[in-house]
Amino acid sequence: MTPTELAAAIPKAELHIHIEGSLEPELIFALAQRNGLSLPYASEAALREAYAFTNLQSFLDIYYAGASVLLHEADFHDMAWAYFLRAKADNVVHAELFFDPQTHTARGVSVATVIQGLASACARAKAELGISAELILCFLRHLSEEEAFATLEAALPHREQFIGVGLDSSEVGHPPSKFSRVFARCRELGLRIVAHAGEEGPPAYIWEALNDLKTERIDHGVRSLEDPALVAELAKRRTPLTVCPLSNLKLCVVNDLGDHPMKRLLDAGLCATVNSDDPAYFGGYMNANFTQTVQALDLSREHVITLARNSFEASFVSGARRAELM
Ligand code: ES4
Ligand code: ZN
Repeated sequence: MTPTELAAAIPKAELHIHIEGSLEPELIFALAQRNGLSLPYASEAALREAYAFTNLQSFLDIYYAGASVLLHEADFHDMAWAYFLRAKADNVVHAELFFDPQTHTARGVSVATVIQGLASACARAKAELGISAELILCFLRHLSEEEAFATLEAALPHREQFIGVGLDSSEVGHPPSKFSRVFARCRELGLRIVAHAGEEGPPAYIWEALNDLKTERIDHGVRSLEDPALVAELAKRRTPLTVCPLSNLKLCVVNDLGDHPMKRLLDAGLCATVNSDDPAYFGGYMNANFTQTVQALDLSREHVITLARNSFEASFVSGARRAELM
């Protein structure tokens, strides 16, 4: 088996997937029709043509527009179920899904609708596909601390349906420290902590995520290599990085997959993992990310095995299921 074939076949966990970023144009149009909404694009092909991004913000504008077709519990269920079927085909056996309640509550959709629709799809994934799945609530960092606190309050009646919290959306200008008090409250509640940092933002934001938010994983973190002391700290703590190669390519964080830092991160001894981020927008699900990275960087079988093992080590799975996966 070549490294590429192994990368496709090996069982793996996905830890960095925004479930709203798995909405394919076909489902966006189907949900718009089902919900009696009109879209500012004439066809699925016209929508796809708009997927030419220059940076994170140019993507987020289209991503939030796409998510506007989600209104009812069944819409959230159907979106997540479509993702799980696709993940199964890529030999994903465990997934931790980010969701953005504020994207939906701003349109009058309740947090209950969002969480119940997603949670029922997670239960179905376990029952019908053997995929274990958990939810991680993300705060939108371009919004205020006060709005993050209000979102947490609204979600607390559903505390048992999500395992942790994260921080996403426009990074530069919105450092992790803006949310120190919200995350302190989340830690008191026993929630697991992750945060996007070092995607477009500087290494200082990764330090803040570690020290102010006390994050257990860094989402992206590719800019950590600019700061040797940070690399040493991440290695010492064994803080995982959930890296998303095709995302980095499509958002111009790297100009070519051959320049991607994944191999340097692994060779520095960091617990790096491969993930799809927003697969409907960035040109591929887990195996596309894995196989294209293996080929572009000429990764070895050992690298592939390390990446799969890292995905389970970095997961928030515990108990018997963890023993089963590791
Ligand atoms: C995201 Cl790629 C990325 N970065 C930050 N926030 C996000 N939300 C959805 N995708
Ligand atoms: Zn992300």
